[in-house]
Order: sequence, then structure tokens, then C-alpha cells
Amino acid sequence: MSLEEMLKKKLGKEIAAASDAEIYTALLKITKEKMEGMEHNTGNRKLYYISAEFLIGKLLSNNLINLGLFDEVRDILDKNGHNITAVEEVEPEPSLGNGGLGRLAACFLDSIATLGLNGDGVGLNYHDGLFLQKFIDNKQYEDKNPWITDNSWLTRTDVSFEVPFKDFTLKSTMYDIDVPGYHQSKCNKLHLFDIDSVDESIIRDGINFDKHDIGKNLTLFLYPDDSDEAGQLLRIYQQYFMVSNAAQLIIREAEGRGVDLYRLHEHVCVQINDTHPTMVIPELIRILTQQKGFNMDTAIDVVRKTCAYTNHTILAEALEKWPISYLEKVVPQLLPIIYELDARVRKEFSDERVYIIDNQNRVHMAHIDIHFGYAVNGVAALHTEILKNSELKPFYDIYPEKFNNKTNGITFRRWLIHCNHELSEYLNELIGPEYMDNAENLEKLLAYKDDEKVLKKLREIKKDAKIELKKYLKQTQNIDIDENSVFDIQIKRLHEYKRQQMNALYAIYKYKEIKKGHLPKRPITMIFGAKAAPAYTIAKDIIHLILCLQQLVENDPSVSPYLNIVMVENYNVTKAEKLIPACDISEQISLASKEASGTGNMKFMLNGAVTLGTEDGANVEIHELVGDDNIYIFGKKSEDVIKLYETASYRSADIYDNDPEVEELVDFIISKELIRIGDPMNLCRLYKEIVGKDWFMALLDVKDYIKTKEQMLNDYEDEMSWSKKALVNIAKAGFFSSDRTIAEYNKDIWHL
Ligand code: GL7
Repeated sequence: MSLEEMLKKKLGKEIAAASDAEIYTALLKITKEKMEGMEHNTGNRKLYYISAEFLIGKLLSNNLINLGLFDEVRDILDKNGHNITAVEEVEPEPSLGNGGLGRLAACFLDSIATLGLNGDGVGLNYHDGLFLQKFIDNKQYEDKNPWITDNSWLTRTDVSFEVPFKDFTLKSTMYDIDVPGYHQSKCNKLHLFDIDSVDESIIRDGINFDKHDIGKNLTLFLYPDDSDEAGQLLRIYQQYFMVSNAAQLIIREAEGRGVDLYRLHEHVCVQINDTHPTMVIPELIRILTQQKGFNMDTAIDVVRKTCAYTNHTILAEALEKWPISYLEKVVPQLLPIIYELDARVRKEFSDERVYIIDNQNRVHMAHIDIHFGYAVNGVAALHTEILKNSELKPFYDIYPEKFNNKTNGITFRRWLIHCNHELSEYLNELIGPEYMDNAENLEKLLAYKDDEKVLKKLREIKKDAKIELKKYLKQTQNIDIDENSVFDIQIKRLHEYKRQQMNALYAIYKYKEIKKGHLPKRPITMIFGAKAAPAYTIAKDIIHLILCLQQLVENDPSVSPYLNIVMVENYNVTKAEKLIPACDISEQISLASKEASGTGNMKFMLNGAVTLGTEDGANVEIHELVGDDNIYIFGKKSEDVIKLYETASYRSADIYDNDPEVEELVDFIISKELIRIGDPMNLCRLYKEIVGKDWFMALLDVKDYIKTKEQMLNDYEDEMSWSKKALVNIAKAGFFSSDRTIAEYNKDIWHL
């Protein structure tokens, strides 16, 4: 049967007569059936990628692309008066992740399947995911974010386990999402565990709920507020539920394959994505010793050869340390094992910095991973060096052979072929489709770097993407933007280290310049998108500042023709897919040493934006690849920043007091213009934070930042030379394909 006939049959009516929602559901069912018929990848060693987050985004188009059906479906819909973009709108986006870490896990699943490797994801089925962001009175409000509908990509399986907690046991249900590789005949799975008793009706006004009722709340939210003890306990419940299911699944599947558990490591490999799944180590040891007759030495030995750990951050607050008393309340069965692991470490090493349990009775999860796993990797070259030389130095001194770098990557299926059809089709025409299978082929584009026709076409494609974004913002937020302006975009989680506040100071600078009559050559559209963690006060104050600036500029006719500030509501994967193709200037301005890698930087580059960035994370590698002429670097280097922290010698007040230009920008936060629009409490708090603390040193780099951005805006006016920069960025992006990253993981760590 042809695809068109199948679709008609599923719909039970003519395609032309069906609604977009009906077509979406029919396509989902057809796609799911196709994937159900596909075999799973096989291999002697199987990977389990355990992660608290999988930010998979909408799946219809990507599955169609990978199955090789996208063009056919698009044509069938066109022929019948429908449009694939409108059909995509119907699909709810699962918000099973928070930022780069979760999106990375999703890109990795795509590449693992594309390389035909035997590997599944394991995580949790949060019904309301991360919160839905709303702006009311220029402030962020959080609402629940349900995404599971009657027809979804989830398939309920009959796999179920008993997960024992201190006071009760919960029975799990495993749901699967199929993960097809690009043009592959086989498939992998994402396993998401859940409980049947979860109850969304306990959520009241926004995202509040009874944190004690674990049988009802366990899989409601990703990262429930943990500013109190009940919230922290809930996170431990979630983590243990995730890893206990994972461990039981691993053992059951291994036994099912006839694996001798004493050789588990030869057949299984577990990648621990950040510290959230760390308890899988003591849990596996517990199962092997208590249920499978292993002695402690052997169990530890086998588990150590099975588990590997990825570190994604050097921020202390993100390296989890759970109080023993909390673990005692939730999973007392793990404590004898954790004590045993700690005792072994203490026996072998005298340096207390490598102990598992510290003198405040807290368990350092990363320390378990490093001692009792066989590999530790950072996510960009600079980040791994910082881990080895400062953050995790005592561990590197003990286990130099375990440390390795795996620079992050992104799947080109989603971040080029899907989100930017026009560009990918043009690339096909120009350099042939080989880059789709091997991204390094993008370099062929360099042959055209002085070809005016090509450069002009790239500029046209960018303009078309801007027009698309303009339509989308009008539709969704009733915001008008000018496609002839330069698009300067910063989209990422809101965090002080990412320095959205420094970008806001630039907006203030530009506003003041325009007020003085110094008009830019071309209007500037500054776009932000970011969610702030619900309990992160200063991050929310920064959102408030940006929204107030947006309103100020919008209502000032002497400024609005030249400057437009837009904060996109509820920034997510779907929005990123519309924003990234339209971008000229990619803002990657974290305080050097703090952004482990970044992956948005790679997505922008691939879509022909030019980076404005510090020497941080993967920006360093982008810089090396494109060369000085095709990136704008500013700010203090990571060595200098690390020294400033070590010597505790940074004082933002000194800069503020001694530099009238900086003072003027910062003072504007509490100016009468802004206080009239915003909430004085929030604005004053932010002002005081920047003058009195500025922990992530925005004032240190702000002047260099402004100068470099001005240079960039100037250079943008030379159309051909700017387009050439865009071309070089696209051509050099091949290195950042997650297929390359996964091939490296497989070669150096997984050996599947
Ligand atoms: C992150 C890093 O902050 C980010 O730089 C990196 O690209 C990403 C994937 O490795 O991991 N670490 C982290 O805790 N989150 C990240 O996005 C949330």
C-alpha cells in the first residue's frame, strides 16, 4: 500500500477533508507502526545511557526524516491542501529536560541509533516535565506543562519492577519511545519509567503540590523545587526510582541474553549522565551481593568495569552532595554499601578531598562515580583540562588513565535538515548530499567562499528564516520584528554565569546611545529566551529587567525604530528550531571557565550565525576551527578568572566606583524610567547584587563586550564579507556532529 493510501485508510476519509490534528494522529500511528516492525540494534556489549533528562523535542518530523519518509509526506500533504508545518504545530513538546544536558542526551540517542550501535536511554516519564513559563507583569510565572495525550509516542510495555524505599515499595511501569537512526533499518529505545498511581490532580495554582505524597507525585515534575527538605527528599526518591529500575532492567536483560553476571562488564556498559544517576553504582552492587551471590570485592570489581561518568559542570552547586540523613530516610538499604565504598577509599588514600563522605556527613555523588567507574569525561577540551588541572585535580592525580575528553555535538538531522530545509536543500545542490552521512563533507563549501552568487544566496536564506520567525512571533506573542534588522540572539537557561545581565547592560548602553542621537546604521533586534529555576531569585530578577527594558523601548518612539528587545516566552526546543536559522549574532558570553561546553553555540554556527563569545567551553574549539576572522572573541581568559576566584580578589564595586561609564549603565537598573515600569524590589535587589557581589563578573568584561559587539555590528554592513564569515562557520561545523562525538565515546569508552 502506498503511504498516501495508508494515510487515507487511517483517517477513514479523504486527506483533504481531515483536520491537521487528525492528520497528525494518523501520521503518528503510521510512523509508530513502522518503527514497531523494526528490529533492535544488536551487539555483544549493550549501552544503557541513564539520564534524568531527555529533551527530545517534537518527534514527528524527525522520525519521518530518519525513516526517509519526510519528503513524501510533505508532498502528499501539499497535494491535498495541507502543510506539514501546520500539522507539526499540533504535536505537544515533551519537556523532559532543562537545557543543554538534556538536549545532548537526545542528540546522543539519535546518533547512537544512526551509527547502528546497541544502546538505549533510561529515564523517567515526568507528566508535567519542566514548568511552562508565562510572563505576567514583566515577571516569570510557572505553570504545569502536560504533554502526554491519548495518542503519544509512548508505548506502555509490560515491563515492571518493584522499587523498595524505606517505608513502602512502588511498582513501576516502563514506557518506550522508539529511536530510529537516520536511514537505518534498525531501531533503539528510550525507556521511561513511571508509576501508575501518579496523580496530576494534586497540583494546585501553578506548580505547587504536596511534596510528601510520593505515591502520587513521584513522576509529576522534572526538578521539583528543592529549596526545602521535602523537595530534596523527593529528588532522592526520583533518582533512586530511576536507577533501581535501570539496574533491574540491566540484570534482567543480561540474564535473558544468557550473560554470566560475573562477566557483566563484557556485555553491558552504563553511562552515568551527570551525577543524577550515580546511585546506580551502589544499587548494582547491592543487587549482585544480596540477590546474585557475589562477594563484595567481586561485585565492586564488576560494577567498576561497567560504569562510566560524564561531568557537565564545574559549578559547585550542581555537583550533588546528599546528606546521609536524607539517604537514610529514603534508601537506607544503600547506606551499608556507601559506607563500604567510603571505607575502601579512606583505606587507600589519605587526601580527604577524595573521600566519598565528608566531615559534614554528606555523600559526594561525583566521588562515587570517579572511584567506582572506569572512565570520566568532560564535554569540551577546555572543560576537561579544567577538570584535570583544578576542579578534579586530586582525582586526576590518582587516576590519570580514567580522564578523557569528549567534545559535545549536535544531531544535524534536527539542527539543520529539519529546522532549516532551505539551507540544507541549497547545500545539497551545491556540495551534494554526502554531508548528511558524514558531516565533515561540509568543508566542501569552502570552495565557494569567494563566490558572490553563493554568498548572496546564503544571505537570502537567512532573510527568509527571519521572515518565518517574524510571522511566528507575531502569531504566538503578537510581537513585531523587522526582518531587515540584525538579529542578535541569546537563548539558553537563565543563569548568572551565562551573563544575560551583561547583555541587558548592552541593551541599556544602546538605548542611551540612541537617546543621545547616536543612531545605529541598521536597526538591531535583540532576542532573549530563557527559563529561570523557580527558586533562583536573581535569575528571575534578570528576566524582570529584560522584560522591563522590552517595554521601555517598545513604548519610546524615539528608540523603537532602531532597537527592539524581545523576550520569547517559554523557550523550548520547538522555539529554538525557529530562532536559530534566523540568527546573525550568536551570543555565547559566559564567564570564561564556567560554561562546560555549550551546544547552542554549535547549532547557531551550523546555521550560519557568527559567534560573539568568550574563550569558554566549545567556543574555544569553534575559534580554532574558523580562525580569528570568523568569530568575535572578547573578555578575560579562563586562567585569569580562575586566579581571581582563587585569590578572592574580584570586587565589582571597584569597577563600578572607578568607571563612570559602567556606573551609568548599572545605575539605569534603578532609574526612574525603569522603576516606573517595573517592581522596585526586584530591580533594587538586582542592582545591589551586581554592585555588591557580581559573583560571575559581568562588570569585568562588560566594556570589552560592548566594544566587540559594536565592531560586529559595523562589520555586518559589509554584506559580502559577513556572508563569507557565515559560510566559513557552516563549512567548519562538521566537527560538531554528534555522530563524531558518539563514534569517539564508542571507540574510547563503550566498545560496543
Ligand atoms: C551543562 C553545561 O552547562 C553545558 O555547558 C553543556 O553544554 C551541557 C551538555 O554537556 O551540560 N551542564 C549542566 O548541568 N547543564 C548543562 O546544560 C544543565
